[in-house]
Amino acid sequence: MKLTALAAHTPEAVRAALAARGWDAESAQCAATGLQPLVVLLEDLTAAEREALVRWGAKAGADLLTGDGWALVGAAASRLAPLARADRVPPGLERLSPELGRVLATGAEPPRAWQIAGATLTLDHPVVIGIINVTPDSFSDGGRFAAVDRAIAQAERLLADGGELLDVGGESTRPGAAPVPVDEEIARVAPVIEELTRRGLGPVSVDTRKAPVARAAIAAGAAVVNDVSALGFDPALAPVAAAAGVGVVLMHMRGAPDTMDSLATYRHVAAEVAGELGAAARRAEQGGVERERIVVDPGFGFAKHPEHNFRLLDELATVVALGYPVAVGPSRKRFLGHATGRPVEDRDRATAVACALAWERGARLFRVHDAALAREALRVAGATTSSP
Ligand code: PMM
Repeated sequence: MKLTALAAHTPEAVRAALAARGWDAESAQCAATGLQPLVVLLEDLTAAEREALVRWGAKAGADLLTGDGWALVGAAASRLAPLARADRVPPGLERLSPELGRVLATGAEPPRAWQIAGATLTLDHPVVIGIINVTPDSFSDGGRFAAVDRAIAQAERLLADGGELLDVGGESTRPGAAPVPVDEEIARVAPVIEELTRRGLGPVSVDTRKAPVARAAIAAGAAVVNDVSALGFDPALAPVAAAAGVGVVLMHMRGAPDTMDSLATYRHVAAEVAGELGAAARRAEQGGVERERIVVDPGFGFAKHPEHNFRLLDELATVVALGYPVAVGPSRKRFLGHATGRPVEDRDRATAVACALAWERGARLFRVHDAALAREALRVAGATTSSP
């Protein structure tokens, strides 16, 4: 007898083993997805639900760890599948089915595209988002691109280096940054977006938390609103984004840039960030933003200490399981300096590595200052992962 321990973190191992033994592609893919190990955390369980779960777990051979009101269930996806089906779920566990069904469907069929205004971005490969900061006090490029022509030159370089979306921001969100009045923010971003649009450079995203800025940016040609407050700062922003049919990036943070550091307290950062982002996405949908226009972002560096950022990067699959495409923005951030000892102007290699790790854990969009380095790392990372 010969024994080989296959890689369990990717369905590719089982798919390849079956394909090598003559299985057709579709059957092999289906069986491989079903064998993928899953661990789900259930909270707010009633005592009756917990008992029903323990009975089911014993029969189904699932691993179960449970306490007051919660359970961790570990099993292959195919073993959990009956719990997600209304006609198969054991009595007493019906509340579980819809959400579990969504998680299993996302695992088998992750989102393949992102609808933005007037275009579709395909997500079968890493999508690099190039940063254009037009903030005099931006922490990393210090306002060097404040003038429109410099922003255009930067945009041309980002696109030549493989950027597929240009994110224009006029308000620094670093801790302690001075708030920017709406008119000033519009004066910074609108002329840049207008000129990018006029030259056919884009598509363009606007990095703002404010409805009037988003409105002006959309009028100037922006196809995406990237909001670091996940539509939480300005209640008027959701209807603006919904009416314009733009793509929306919902980024996780707590509080505002001047208060967020004091709110960086978590018992389990990945589960809490995913829970808060899921709630933000539901609110966005209730506010009229279509599901296929939403991207979520764990918000590296926002209300997170270095150890939180690293835990989040490692457990990014928890955010991916929400079922929305995931963007990440680790570029030049402090946590990378924490690991490497490098100053902000020397963190692009660390950024590229973080992007590659994030791709491997399911992120699809990467917001970076240096598109060339990130793209090179992501080309390697992308080549190791068969397209899902
Ligand atoms: N980070 C910054 C600003 N905007 N948007 C998203 N979606 N994700 C991020 O991580 C993010 C962001 C802060 O970084 P910068 O000042 O270098 O742009």
